[in-house]
Amino acid sequence: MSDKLVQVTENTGVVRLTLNRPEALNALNSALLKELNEVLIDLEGRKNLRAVLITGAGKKSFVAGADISEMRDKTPDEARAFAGQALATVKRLEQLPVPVVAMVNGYCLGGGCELALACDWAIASDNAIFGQPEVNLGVIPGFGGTQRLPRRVGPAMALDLIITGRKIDAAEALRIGLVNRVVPVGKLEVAAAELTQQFVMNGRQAIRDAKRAIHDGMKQDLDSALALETSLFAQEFASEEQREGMGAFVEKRKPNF
Ligand code: CO8
Repeated sequence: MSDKLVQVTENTGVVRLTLNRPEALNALNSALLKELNEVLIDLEGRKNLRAVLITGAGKKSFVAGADISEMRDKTPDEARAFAGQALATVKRLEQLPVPVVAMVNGYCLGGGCELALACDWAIASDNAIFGQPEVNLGVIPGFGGTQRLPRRVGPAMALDLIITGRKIDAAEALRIGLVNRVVPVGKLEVAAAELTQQFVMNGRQAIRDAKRAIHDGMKQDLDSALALETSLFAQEFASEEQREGMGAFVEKRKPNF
């Protein structure tokens, strides 16, 4: 394995990104965010991409937040620039046209939880710990948490987590809908690989459209969002994928997307 801050490996269109600062529990600093941004720009141009899996190096942590030592002496302007860099990077991840899965292997705190919130799916080991502890540091979540967390778990639970800064275990994260699945720690890798195989089999355009309809639709009023859905649905009837999917059903065979 390389000593890069973001390690990239690939298996038949499934790209795995490992955030690699285990000595700091994979805390996000500017150098790591810059590297992640560059990797994502590269992935945006990839034709054969099927899914992205993001995880943390080591056995203890997914990401324990933004790097506090680096943030500590920032001026307001520097903090704004740092948050801007992080937000732009995470938006890139969110807008990838393929499923993005957070594989949460331990601490998932602050900016780490916010990173997981920008993923489409989250699978966690049963020893994972989640939280938005920023209030304990005298700040609010600055990496999208005040907006994506209430959209994921509802405003009351988001407020609970953000104003108490309390940590929750994987079972509670599952119960409130912060993650989609929890598995025993030793089964995380296998379960995540099985899960991504399910995505890999499905139509790429349909997945891309589903992401767009949900993400863009959530920002609109209901009528506009329904119009977006109709527009994407209708356009799909000009695609190879729709012909293959429906043709395969009628011909009683598996579709080949
Ligand atoms: N930043 C920098 N270093 C960290 C961080 C962090 N967030 N978390 C852990 N580390 C370092 C520790 O300093 C320690 O380094 P060293 O060995 O040199 O002393 C090493 O990682 C191991 O950590 P611990 O010894 O503390 O390990 P423990 O098992 O005792 O504790 C914890 C693990 C509970 C996870 C503890 O490390 C901890 O509380 N970490 C901080 C968690 C936190 O507050 N996260 C939120 C950070 S703020 C944030 O994310 C704001 C996001 C918005 C910014 C927008 C731009 C990105």
